[in-house]
Amino acid sequence: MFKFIKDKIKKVYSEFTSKITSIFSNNNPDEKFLEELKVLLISADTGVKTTAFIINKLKENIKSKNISDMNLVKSELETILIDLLQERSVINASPEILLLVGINGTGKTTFAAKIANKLKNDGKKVLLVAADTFRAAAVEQLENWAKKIGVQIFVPTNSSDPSAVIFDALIKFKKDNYDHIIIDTAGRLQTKVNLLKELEKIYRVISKALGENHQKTISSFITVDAMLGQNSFEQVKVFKEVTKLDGIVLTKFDGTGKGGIVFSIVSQLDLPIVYITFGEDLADIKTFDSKDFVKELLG
Ligand SMILES: Nc1nc2c(ncn2[C@@H]2O[C@H](COP(=O)(O)OP(=O)(O)O)[C@@H](O)[C@H]2O)c(=O)[nH]1
Ligand SMILES: [Mg+2]
Repeated sequence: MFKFIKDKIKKVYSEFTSKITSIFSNNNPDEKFLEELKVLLISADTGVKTTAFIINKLKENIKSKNISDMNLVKSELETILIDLLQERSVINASPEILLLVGINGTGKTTFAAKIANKLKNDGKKVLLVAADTFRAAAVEQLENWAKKIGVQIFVPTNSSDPSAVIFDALIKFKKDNYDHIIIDTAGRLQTKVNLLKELEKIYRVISKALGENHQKTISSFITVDAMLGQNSFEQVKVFKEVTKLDGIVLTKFDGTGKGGIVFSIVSQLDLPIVYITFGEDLADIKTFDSKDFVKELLG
């Protein structure tokens, strides 16, 4: 991992990595070891269910493979953790049409700006869409980013209906041959029924604007605030119940010391993490690499 990223998310590693190193160097592969590992995983926000899965699997493998060397136990744990993250299918991290959903304050708008900037730097033609029509400030926030980055933005003119805005934006996207369109939405957690209706309408509008036989890749990512820990899961589950999600953007990774959240998010929400973000600057974004992450975490 690049050094500047490691510096920004050092809280994630600092405690965990030193504790795990000490657990491995002070133990044999027995019940006491498994108990200490379990306590560490739980304290790092890995969640009860996911921790139990990891511990049971490790215990099974130690037994069936008759492992006594703690270095081999560590490799075994590494494999289990990487597999757990990679089980979910790898998706396109840069779809042509990207819909961002998630609860208010989790970082949708900031992420929209970061990914637009990243794609622009890759030489792509990017259109941002301010479909959070409920607050003028939300539109302004994205406009400021667009100006700063130097990409086009589509803002609502005479409609407060997000679907109508998205429809018009998609027509522009097609007509002006953009490579990517990034749609920032509102994060209002209304009733489940309203959320469902709104998202269904958005998907209908996307199909309508693109036409039947379009070849565009469409994904929706949900932003999850790493600092909220287990608390955000129930809310995310509501989105998952009402709409198709393709991946997670784990935000504010700079603000948490609990890296275990990565494992519980992926397994409990049954979705891959596509990006992590770790600060308020445009450059504070990285595609998530499971192997890198686990290797760093285990030290
Ligand atoms: N520390 C930190 N703050 C972030 C990150 N991403 C977003 N934020 C901040 O979180 C707040 C909410 O972000 P915003 O993009 O407006 O969330 P939205 O309501 O989902 O659109 C803002 O103050 C952002 O600057 C991140 O990765 N790290
Ligand atoms: Mg927003």
